[in-house]
Amino acid sequence: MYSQGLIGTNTETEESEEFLAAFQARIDREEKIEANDPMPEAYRKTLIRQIGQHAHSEIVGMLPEGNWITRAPTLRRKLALLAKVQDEGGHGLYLYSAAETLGISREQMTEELLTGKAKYSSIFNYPTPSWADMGAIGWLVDGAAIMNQVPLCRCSFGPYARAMVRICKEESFHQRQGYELMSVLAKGAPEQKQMAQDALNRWWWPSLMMFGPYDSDSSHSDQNMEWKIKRFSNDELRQKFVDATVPQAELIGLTMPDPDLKWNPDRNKGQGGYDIGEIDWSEFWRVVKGGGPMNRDRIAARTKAWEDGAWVREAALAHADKRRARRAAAQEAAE
Ligand code: FAQ
Repeated sequence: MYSQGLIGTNTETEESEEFLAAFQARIDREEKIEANDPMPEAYRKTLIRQIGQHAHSEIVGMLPEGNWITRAPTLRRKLALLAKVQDEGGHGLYLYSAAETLGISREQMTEELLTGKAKYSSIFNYPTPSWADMGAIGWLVDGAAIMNQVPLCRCSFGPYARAMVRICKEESFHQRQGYELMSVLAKGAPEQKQMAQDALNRWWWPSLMMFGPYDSDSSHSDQNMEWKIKRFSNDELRQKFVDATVPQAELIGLTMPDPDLKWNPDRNKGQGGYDIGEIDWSEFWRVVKGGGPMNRDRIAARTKAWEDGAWVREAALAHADKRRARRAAAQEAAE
């Protein structure tokens, strides 16, 4: 049914109505789209945007926690934090690889991140002034990430869906270690409980913003859901996260920083759920556009890491070139 083309490229005939309808039919049959399959250019671009943003988020997301590795209070806490930050680096690598299958290079994605052309999650532009922020990030940020990412394991694009399976398993450990850390602080001295409460106050609203704008303002949702890249809307996932997380806060004696939070028995088709206050979208867009408290530091840190790593990339490429040349010479000698 499909003519084979270069990865991610389509001729104009392939973009005909017939081609688009046949592609949508594959999606509707829940077939996985693989990298070499012909696909609409808009589908390819959307995936490069989303997977690229996701990869950048993982790599930039290492920075707020990396800030605490040398100051973790015990060896056990340090081990867990180190493992978590390393996992995030690994997630970035799987995701960059998944995006590369769509025909964009790692260098190009990095350049787009460092020049501000590509986005990464707003959440990583907030500072981590206290140890309790490590608990809040694991509990809330990884908790929100899991809610968003479990449905991505069923994304229509095969390489992304498969990468997400392992990522979600690791995020689940991250969430548990964060919640456990918060629960220990909440049970500790009054000063420790206050640290945990302050961290919750700092991270709650930015975590709700991670899910993206309200559905009414989400420019990509309808198309992404039709292509089964997204399975739930931003508001649906945000609501699931709120409903799962509020009882967890109550259990450890912490209070959500939202005076309008209240149980609404009519939510979720009569099963009940929480109403929340208005989200400050002006803050969200300010942070997304580069005006958050840590945007500048985050990009400076990634730029330095990229520049400092140049010799490693050059050495690896030179080694690969040498091996290729040796192999070619050996083959020539054998002929
Ligand atoms: N931050 O029309 P929609 C993690 C942008 S990984 C910045 O609703 P869409 C692991 C959006 O890109 C966290 N920008 O867009 C970890 C679009 O802009 P564009 C990252 C945002 O794509 C834990 C515009 O707003 N996760 O946490 C944000 O349908 C702990 C309109 O929005 C992923 O990337 C935001 N929060 O839905 C690591 C998951 N929200 O491109 C370390 C995959 C929206 O038109 C420590 N991504 N925007 O210029 C997704 O599921 C989707 O892309 C959404 C946005 C849900 C983020």
